Amino acid sequence: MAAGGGAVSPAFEVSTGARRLSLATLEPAAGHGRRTSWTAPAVDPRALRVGVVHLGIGAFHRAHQAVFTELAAAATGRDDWGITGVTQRSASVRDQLGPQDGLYSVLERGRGAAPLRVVGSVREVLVGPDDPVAVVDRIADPAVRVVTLTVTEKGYRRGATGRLDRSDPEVMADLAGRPPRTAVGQLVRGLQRRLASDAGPVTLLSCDNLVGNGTVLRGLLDDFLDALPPAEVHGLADWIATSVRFPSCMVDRIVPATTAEDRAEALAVLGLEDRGVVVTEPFSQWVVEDDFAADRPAWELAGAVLTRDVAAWETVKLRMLNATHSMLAYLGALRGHETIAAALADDHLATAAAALMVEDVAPTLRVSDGLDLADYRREVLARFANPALRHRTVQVAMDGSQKLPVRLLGTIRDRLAAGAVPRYAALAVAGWMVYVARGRDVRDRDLPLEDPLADRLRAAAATGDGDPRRLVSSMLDIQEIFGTDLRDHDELRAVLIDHVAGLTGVRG
Ligand code: CS2
Repeated sequence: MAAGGGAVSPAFEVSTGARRLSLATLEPAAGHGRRTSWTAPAVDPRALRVGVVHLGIGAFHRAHQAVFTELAAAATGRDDWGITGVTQRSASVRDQLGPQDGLYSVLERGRGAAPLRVVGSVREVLVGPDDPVAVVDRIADPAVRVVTLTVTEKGYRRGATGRLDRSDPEVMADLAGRPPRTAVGQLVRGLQRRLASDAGPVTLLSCDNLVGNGTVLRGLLDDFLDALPPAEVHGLADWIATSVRFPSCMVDRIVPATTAEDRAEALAVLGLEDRGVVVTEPFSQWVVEDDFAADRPAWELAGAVLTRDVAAWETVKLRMLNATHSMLAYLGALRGHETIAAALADDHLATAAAALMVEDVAPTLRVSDGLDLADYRREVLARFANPALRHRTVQVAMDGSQKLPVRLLGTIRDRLAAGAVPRYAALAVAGWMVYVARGRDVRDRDLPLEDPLADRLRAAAATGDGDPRRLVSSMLDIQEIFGTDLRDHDELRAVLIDHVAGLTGVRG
C-alpha cells in the first residue's frame, strides 16, 4: 500500500518507558521549568463539570471545538463547560484518553505555531457502541445544554434523497428500539428522555462539513421521529419545536491523522508520553449561527464568530477549501504525491487548484461582508502548502462518495444552470473516478478505497473496464452521489470523458 492513511505503527504502542500524561504527572512536569515550550490547561480540569456532550470525538474535535470550549470557560471563569466525548465506533480514543484523565496535547505545526498546549476540557470519554445507555443518559442530563457532533458525512446515514436512509441496518435497529448506536438514534432517544424527565432545553450543533448542517440534522431527526409509532413519541415533536435548536456552523482547521513521529515530538516537548496528541495548523476558525435553546459557552471570547448568517461562510468554505482539497487529494495521489503540500508543489496541480477556485467556484458564491475571495483563496493555498503538516492525500481521498456532492456537485450544478461548463470541477470529479477505477498511482502503488459505497464503486468501475466513456456512464449512474440530473447532461458527460481519458492515457 502506498500510504497507511496516517495509522500509528503498532510498534510505537509498545510503552516508551516514559510516564504517561495525566493529572498527577502534569503538575510535577509543569514545575520543571520547561513551561516555555508548552502550556498547561487554561482551566483546572479537576474543577470542571460536564455541560457539553460531543458525538464523534476524533482528532478534529480535540483540535477545534474542545480548545474553543476550554478557552471560553477560562475567559468567563465558568466551571460548567466540561465535555463528555462519545466515540461512534472504536474504543481507541477512550484507551488513549482514559488513562490520561482526559488530558491530551495539541501540537501546532507551521509558521506562527503556538507552543504545545495541554487541553483539559474533555472530562469523560464513552465508547458509543459499548455503552449506549450511558450516552442517552448524558444527553438527557439537565446539566448538559449543548450537544455537538463531528460524526463525518457518512455518520448522518443519509440515503439517495438526502433524507435518513431507512434501509440502513443500523438505522433500522435503532428504530426498532435497541439502545441506539447511530448519531440520530442517540439524539432522538436522548431528547425523548429529556422530555420525560423535564431536563430542559438543549441545542444540537452539527460541526460536520455539510451544506446547512443544522438544517440537515433537524431534517434527519424529523425523519427518525416520523418512522416511529406515534404513541412512542407522543408530544416529542412539539417539545422539540419549542425547546431544541439546531444552529448551523462552519468549522475550519486542518487536522491530519496523528503519526508515531507526532507522538515522539509530544514526548520530547512534554517529558510525558501522550497517546492522545493531535497535530494541527495554527489556523482555526469557527462561525456559528447564534440560535441556542439555552446557555452556551462564550465561544466568541475564544475567537469564534457568532452570527445570524452562517450559510454564506459555509458555502465558501466547502466549495473553495474542501473542494480544492479533494481535487488535490485525487489528482495528487494518482501522480504519486503522498501529501497535500507535495501535490500543491506540483505546478500542474497548483494551476488546476487555483483555476478551480477562480473560474468555477467563485462565480457561484454569495460573499459575506468583509470576505475577500482572492485573499481567501491565497490563504487556503498557503495553508495547504504547509509542509510541516504532512497531511496525506489518501486521508483526504477517503469517503469520496459522501464528500463529492457537498464539495463539488453544487458548483457543477450552479455553473451548468448558468450555461457554463465547469472544467476544473469536472477535472476533480474525473480524478476521483480514476482514483476509484485504477486504485494505483503513477508508480504502481496501491491507493486505498475507503468509502461506505466501496463495493458499489468497485462494481461500477469494473463495468467501465478501462473505457473512459463506459466508466463515466457507470459512475454517473450512482444516484446516491449524482442524483438523476447530472447523468443526462451531455456537456458535463463529454468533459468528464475527456478528463478521464487524459488522466488514464486512453483516448475513447
Ligand atoms: C478535508 C477536511 O479530510 C478532508 O476531507 O478536506 O477534513 C479539511 O481538512 C477540513 O475541513 C479543514 O477545515
